Amino acid sequence: MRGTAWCLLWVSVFLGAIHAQDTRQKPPDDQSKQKPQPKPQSMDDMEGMDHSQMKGMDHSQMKGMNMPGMDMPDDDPASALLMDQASGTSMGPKSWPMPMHMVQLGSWRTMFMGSVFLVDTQQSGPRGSDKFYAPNWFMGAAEHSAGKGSFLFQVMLSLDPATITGRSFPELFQTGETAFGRPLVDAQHPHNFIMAIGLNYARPVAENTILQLYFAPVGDPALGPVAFPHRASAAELPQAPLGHHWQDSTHIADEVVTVGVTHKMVRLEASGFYGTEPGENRWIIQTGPINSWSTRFSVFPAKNWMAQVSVGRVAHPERQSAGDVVRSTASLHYTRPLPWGSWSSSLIWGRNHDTFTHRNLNSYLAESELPITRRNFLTGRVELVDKDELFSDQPSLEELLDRTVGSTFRIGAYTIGYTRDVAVSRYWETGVGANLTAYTVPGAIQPYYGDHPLGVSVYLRVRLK
Ligand SMILES: [Cu+2]
Repeated sequence: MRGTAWCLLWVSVFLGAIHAQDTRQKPPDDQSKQKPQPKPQSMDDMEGMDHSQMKGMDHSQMKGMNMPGMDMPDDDPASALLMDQASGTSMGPKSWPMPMHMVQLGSWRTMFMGSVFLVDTQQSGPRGSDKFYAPNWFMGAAEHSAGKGSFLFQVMLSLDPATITGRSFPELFQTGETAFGRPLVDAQHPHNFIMAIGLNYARPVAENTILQLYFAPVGDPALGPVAFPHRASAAELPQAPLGHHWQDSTHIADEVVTVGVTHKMVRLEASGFYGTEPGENRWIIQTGPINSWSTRFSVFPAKNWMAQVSVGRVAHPERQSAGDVVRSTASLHYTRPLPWGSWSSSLIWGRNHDTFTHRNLNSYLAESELPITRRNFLTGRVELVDKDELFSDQPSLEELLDRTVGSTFRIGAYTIGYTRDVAVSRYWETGVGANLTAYTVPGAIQPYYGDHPLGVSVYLRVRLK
């Protein structure tokens, strides 16, 4: 099974490479898309612009576009940096045309992003279950120049607490956070209503050097890769990675303060934040002292590439267990613009050291999203994750296993999926798709999971563009 999954992933990578080769032969049509913009005289005309064309362009070109009435200085590095960010201060490759709708409101540049999945999941094996649910998020950002620098307000909302009933949805081998006072096992938690609310300020302080300050009562500290809901390579996967709580789970943290310095192609950031994960009341903003820290070093060697390493100490992240987590992550992200879309891939490693159990748990992820044509997407995700919480909802069984076969189990998860856009309008992309996840399970816990559990998800996806 593992061989098959790797094989499928490589086939998709290979197909992507072939497509990429093909595009070299063709004249770059980005140019032709940029040129004939009718001169908009007013905001109404701007509204009439075909944003689907904007989407195909890369960010740097968009910012450099000369659109009368649209204040988009290409000589404003602070503004450019802020607009390249996804959640909090995290960034993917610059060449990824983040799906968004941009509107100029007076001297403010506003951006709207959003994604809704309607999903039906069916899983096999003794611990598999079924559910219909709708993970979703919406983000609004407004950016304004201030002297040499720029401000960006960011708000991210999710109706998950309402559209994911019962405080979780089924996902075999997923762990992290709680529902009804019990640790979630084989289930993914919903996101908070207020996923983020924060203020970013960036200002050039020397040639090619930008200083950045970020404060967010709810936000994303400089720890880990771009969180999966905002990651190009995960855009067609409604499920959270099994390594979420090893890699990017701090994307919803409280009292986040980040200082960053970007110099040419490198960036160094440091954050303080409150470490405990969101509680079960997902409608409120929780508060707490800044008791956790992280630092992240990122490199942008070329427009298509981004890499980061980060480390942090997260104070008491899990409510049901004592101990802090020392998290280390490294990731590599690649986006290849194609005439009909963007091919994006990520490699991620995340490690948690638990100061209470003294366990070191690793997680590895490879994922890719390949547009085969403008409307057809192939996607894949491969994960290996060390899990020690799979029986935390059954303490006596957990103790028995701990004495007999051990406490940590390496799980493999292999997902392959396909999405087809069925309706693409100026503002929305609606697609239908399905994915299949196969798992490898250590023999010791096969009595509880079956030897080859499977999960199938069928979904409708609507995304703002
Ligand atoms: Cu999350």
